[in-house]
Amino acid sequence: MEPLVLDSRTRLLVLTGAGVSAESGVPTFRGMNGLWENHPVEAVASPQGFEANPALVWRFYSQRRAGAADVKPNPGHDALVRWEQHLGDRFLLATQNVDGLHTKAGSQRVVDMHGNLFRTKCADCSRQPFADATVHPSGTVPKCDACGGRLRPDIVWFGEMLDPQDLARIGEFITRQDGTRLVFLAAGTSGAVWPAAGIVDEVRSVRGDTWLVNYESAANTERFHHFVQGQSGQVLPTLAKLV
Ligand code: BJW
Ligand code: ZN
Repeated sequence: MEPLVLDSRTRLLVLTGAGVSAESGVPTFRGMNGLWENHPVEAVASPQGFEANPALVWRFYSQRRAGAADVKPNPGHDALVRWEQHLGDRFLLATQNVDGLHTKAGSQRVVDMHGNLFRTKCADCSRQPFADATVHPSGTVPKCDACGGRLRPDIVWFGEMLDPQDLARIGEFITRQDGTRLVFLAAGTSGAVWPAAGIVDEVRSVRGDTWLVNYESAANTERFHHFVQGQSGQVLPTLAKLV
């Protein structure tokens, strides 16, 4: 297999999805068939779902918080930490995962595109999101100290905008002009959810080289120059040549 060469002239953007956490024991969305306790994920991960049934949404996220609290990074996460140590500011990790495992593993240049499972914000006022690992398994909806409104997980739900600062950080990395060549690697993601699924084309528009590491073919596999089929915890540790 042709190696992914990471030398002093390369900058690397990595996009990760649920598949990268699968070997740590965190279930993927497509693995759940897009269902949680027979509810479509959109019903528990959308503003409409929260308006309709905030207690159900808190039960879902309480289960997710409990399930992710004790999980450990796997060799795929560890490989990304080594790549970042080698590349420094020529590395950026954009993750769709909300489980915090990249940060636990030691990655530092991380963009949490879809938010963080262990942060809470207010649905009704503009107070800052705050760290929170509490669970509400019976579906009690916690109240905001500042306004008395409803608290919600700090997750980017379907139909919600991603943080413009996060998108700008990714965009600036893609278009950076410092004489380095851009390489993009997506791992463990179905390529079905936007705007993450479109990053490969942004990278191609500036002539970057593109790699996909995934267990199955993704919705956008044909957009990548290289497709390595396999589990990220097995593929990533041996994929790159650090020179
Ligand atoms: C392994 C493995 C192993 C397993 N090793 N691999 C353009 C076109 C059409 C629709 C839209 C569009 N632009 C926007 C939309 C709407 C929507 C969208 O994309 N919908 C699609 C479903 C069609 N996007 C949005 O709403 C986004 N907001 C937005 O764009 O705002 C502006 C706007 C709004 C509306 C219209 C137009 C513009 C926000 C998206 C936020 C997504 N949030 C979620 C929910 C959070 C819930 C939570 O975590 O609690 O984030 S959705 C869910 O999917 C979650 C994930 O981060 C995300 C991506 O999933 P991922 O990571 O790819 O996981 P899986 O399970 O799908 O795939 C795992 C893969 O791994 C599989 O392929 C396996 O084979 C593989 N695998 N084991 C390697 N060991
Ligand atoms: Zn509030």
